[in-house]
Amino acid sequence: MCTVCGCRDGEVRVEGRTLHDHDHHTAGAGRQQQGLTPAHAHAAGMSRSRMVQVEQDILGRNNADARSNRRLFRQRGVLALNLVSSPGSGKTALLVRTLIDLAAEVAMAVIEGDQETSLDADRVRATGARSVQLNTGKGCHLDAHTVGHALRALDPVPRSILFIENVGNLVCPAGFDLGEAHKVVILSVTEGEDKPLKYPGMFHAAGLMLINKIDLLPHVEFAMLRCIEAAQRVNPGLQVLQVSAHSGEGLGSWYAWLRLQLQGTRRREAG
Ligand SMILES: Nc1nc2c(ncn2[C@@H]2O[C@H](COP(=O)(O)OP(=O)(O)OP(=O)(O)O)[C@@H](O)[C@H]2O)c(=O)[nH]1
Ligand SMILES: [Mg+2]
Ligand SMILES: [Zn+2]
Ligand SMILES: [Zn+2]
Repeated sequence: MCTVCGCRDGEVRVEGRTLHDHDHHTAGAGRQQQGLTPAHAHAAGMSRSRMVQVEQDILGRNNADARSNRRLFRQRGVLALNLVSSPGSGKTALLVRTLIDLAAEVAMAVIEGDQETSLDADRVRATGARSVQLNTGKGCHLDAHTVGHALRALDPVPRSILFIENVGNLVCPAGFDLGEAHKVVILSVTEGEDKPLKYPGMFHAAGLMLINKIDLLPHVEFAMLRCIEAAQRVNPGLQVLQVSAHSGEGLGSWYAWLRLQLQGTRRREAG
């Protein structure tokens, strides 16, 4: 897991505007040292125990920010889902399709995370849904604090679904709680069935795995059963659905899963 991999606060942008012109968290070592790579830290003379301390500070602060996001979701009865995957697995394609298919049923909004560009937020907005684009610059994952800023801009309506599309990266986003109800990991059939074994952290952290691009199965070698077995070896509780954002096959089971999660969110809000 990566906590000291080059994510400098100054390069993070919400809708093109740089964080941070405020100072609500610049005190303390963790955030300022977030831009250090382990090699830099070592070169700067930081001891191993100090580096571990910095990592713990970063994660501790992230967990506190995640708790604050989760409080807001709970107060409003918002179902927040953190979509994680390698670049190009089809996160935005799945979202676009979902936003269109469920538009009449439930309010939905999207926080988009990418290193650069607003291309994905533009694709989401073209469906009529609201979206805030976060750009992480060199950063390789979203953190709960940055998502908190996006929440202020997005102001999600009560009883809605908030999708957070993380930066395409099968490693680092696994370690950062954003306050979501679940991480949803998307793996496309062009990536190979061995990924759950090679990148277990992400599959362990997820509550649902979507295997996307099944329309391509006739054209690629992909051992579906072996992939599902591998993922469930890493995470025995992991639910798996096979879908295609292009053909629409299997999307009914994804929508059924979303409805079930919404019911749970609303029960908790009532109780
Ligand atoms: N054949 C096929 N192609 C798909 C499917 N879903 C997405 N794609 C294609 O896969 C490519 C990547 O899709 P995106 O939705 O941009 O993937 P992403 O995960 O959002 O990518 P990043 O945001 O860059 O990490 C595009 O060319 C899509 O058209 C699918 O179900 N079937
Ligand atoms: Mg995308
Ligand atoms: Zn990283
Ligand atoms: Zn801030």
